[in-house]
Amino acid sequence: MRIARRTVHWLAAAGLLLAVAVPLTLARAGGIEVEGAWARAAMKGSNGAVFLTIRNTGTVDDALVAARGDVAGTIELHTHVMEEGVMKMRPIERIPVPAGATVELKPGGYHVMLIGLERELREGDRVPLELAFEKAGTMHIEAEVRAAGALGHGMGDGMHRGMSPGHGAGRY
Ligand SMILES: [Cu+2]
Repeated sequence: MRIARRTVHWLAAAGLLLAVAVPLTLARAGGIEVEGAWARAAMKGSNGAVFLTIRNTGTVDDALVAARGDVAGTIELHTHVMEEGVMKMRPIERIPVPAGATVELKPGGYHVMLIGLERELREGDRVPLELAFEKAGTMHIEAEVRAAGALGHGMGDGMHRGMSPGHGAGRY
């Protein structure tokens, strides 16, 4: 595990001060960093979605291959595809995170789909999730719940272009 050892060295060199300064929302395993995880507020029994940013600071290509948690009956990795002019969600096996790349899970794109919420997600709540990466292994994160209409920092980047209002399929 060359990456893990390098990370340990780096942490030792950086000292404890830095560990304290790392925001709560940042999680790290191997060369993979996850930050800014958030979930949209939703009712118990309905579906939800989690968005986050994955950064691969290592030299090995990796991929997010699963998300687990007890917040929902089923948790899947989803993407959006355009079909006959309508955005639709599709489950996918993996979300590639190439070496050096930053991959954003955001509304209108990749997301972690929470199907059948076991509890209501209220603004300010924290949703614990376990993310499984092909190479970096598993990582525990907490997604912060935001208001139902939140679009995150992807807002205004044209992600809604081509989405068909009224169909509602592209909601997540
Ligand atoms: Cu979805």
